[in-house]
Amino acid sequence: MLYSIRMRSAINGPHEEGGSHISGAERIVREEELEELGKELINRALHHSKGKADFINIRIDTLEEEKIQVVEALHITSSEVESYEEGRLLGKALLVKAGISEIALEKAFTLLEGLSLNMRGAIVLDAITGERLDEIPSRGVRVSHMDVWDKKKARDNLEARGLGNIHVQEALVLASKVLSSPGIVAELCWSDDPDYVTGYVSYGQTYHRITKMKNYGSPMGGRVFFVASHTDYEKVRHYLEEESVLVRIGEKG
Ligand code: WAQ
Ligand code: MG
Repeated sequence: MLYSIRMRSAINGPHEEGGSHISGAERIVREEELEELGKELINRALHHSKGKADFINIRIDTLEEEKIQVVEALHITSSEVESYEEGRLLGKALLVKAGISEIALEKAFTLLEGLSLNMRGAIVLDAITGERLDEIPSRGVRVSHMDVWDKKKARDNLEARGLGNIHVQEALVLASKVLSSPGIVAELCWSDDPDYVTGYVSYGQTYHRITKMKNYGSPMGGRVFFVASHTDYEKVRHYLEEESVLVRIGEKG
């Protein structure tokens, strides 16, 4: 039996009562791994650079193994930039290549740069009209039910490339699931962790890391998913939030 274990934590109360998001994480594991994972996730909620959570929610569900989908990880590239302004310009240029319209791009950056509370999920925008599709602005869509296919292979592969920190693996899993969704054409992300300034843009088969997407010390981050026009948003939401996906990292070449 496989289980989905998910943690979300906030400060100043639960998310749904206006608390500010501190951290979230999740795994897909076997029964004998649950206890250890529970410990690890509680530890992450209590010891985070954004502060000590006063609300922690841990949820465990069983999964129907035959419904789990397996997808290949995106290819990773990295670009070094001198400043976050340069990083955001590069991000925009990549998103233009991905077919995102000027108006959708403006909206994406205006929304992310204007956040006063971190969201727990991502903003979803129509890639052409810029129309916002996610339904609860303070929450967005939260990608869930995902993990790596083979934990050891994934870790060894990323470590060998100097990408052994947990942010990379978690973001690569999320980004690979996101781009495997029907309708999604690109993603823009930077972390809300004050000490983590690398972000990424993903589209096609590639996860483009950009070494500075915000100022060191900033506690604000976020994600935007761009969908093709006329995409059925409910299908996208269902895939991202409810369907289980395992991502193969380091399995080929
Ligand atoms: N689903 C949707 N949105 C999410 C999720 C999720 N499961 N988790 C986080 N977010 C949103 C939310 O608005 C967060 O505030 C924001 O993304 C940033 O989340 O070096 O660490 O977990 O290659 O802080 C990317 C670069 C790191 C990694 C991203 O994001 C690398 C990161 P964080
Ligand atoms: Mg974070």
